[in-house]
Amino acid sequence: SSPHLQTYNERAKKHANKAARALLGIMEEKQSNLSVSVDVTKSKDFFDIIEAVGPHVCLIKTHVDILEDFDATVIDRLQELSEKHKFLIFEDRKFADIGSTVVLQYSKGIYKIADWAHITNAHAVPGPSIITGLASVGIPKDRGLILLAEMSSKGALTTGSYTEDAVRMARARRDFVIGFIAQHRMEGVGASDTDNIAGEDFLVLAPGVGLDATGDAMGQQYRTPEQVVFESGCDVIIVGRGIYGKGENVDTLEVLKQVQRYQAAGWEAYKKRVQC
Ligand code: S5P
Repeated sequence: SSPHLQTYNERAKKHANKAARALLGIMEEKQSNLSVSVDVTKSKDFFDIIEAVGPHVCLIKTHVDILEDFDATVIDRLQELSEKHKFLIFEDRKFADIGSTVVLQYSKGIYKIADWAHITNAHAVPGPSIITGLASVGIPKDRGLILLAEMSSKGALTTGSYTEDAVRMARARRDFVIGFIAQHRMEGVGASDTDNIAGEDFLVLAPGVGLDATGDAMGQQYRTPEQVVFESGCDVIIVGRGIYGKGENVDTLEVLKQVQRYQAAGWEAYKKRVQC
């Protein structure tokens, strides 16, 4: 049967990429298909949120370049928490340059993303060479790459043939590209009769998830976990402000309440989908 009807555990056993196997295994073990996006600018708030949500998530999504007090100790502590609470780390870097430049952006500079992020992502706009570049750094470290196939924001250009081309690019590098940022399941999208899509298992990570709001003032659009996971067949829900609000002077009890609410909603939608 198609991957979105299989359990995360079944998929964990078969996936070709180590980071994907680890993520699927954690999802099953923690009964969580929730990723929290920790988009705050102070490391105290960043770690207060991660300490509170850690036990309830499969994946922590970061934008490390927005931390005003970033230094190398941030990465050490993030890695400690990743081991303590068993979640993977996804740096939402959205690479978008030529191969030789993304090699440097992924491995060098002050962030050295490839050293600590199990998963990162890239736009498809430069063509396959962006994957070639990132894979040359990421494959030896057992990393996984997510391509942005559909964005959640109003008026996004990631539609139609762009989305199909992004999926074709991924299909050609299934050892490294483990899935998509998208709003729908993507297996078989853009495939011709001669393409070998047997065994294709792309994880779909969906941002733009909220239980209380339908959008923000800057074009973000929210759907519910039920719509995203059950109706559209996505695998991981990505939630930011729905869980921590403004993200300043974090109220950890409120964050805990919200993370449990989203974890339960995401898992219920998954169980309904796979009928178990
Ligand atoms: O299409 C996208 C892709 C991404 S990765 N739409 C998104 O919103 N994101 C990211 O998800 C965005 O960069 C932000 O970090 C998060 C959504 O945050 P929220 O507070 O709106 O849930």
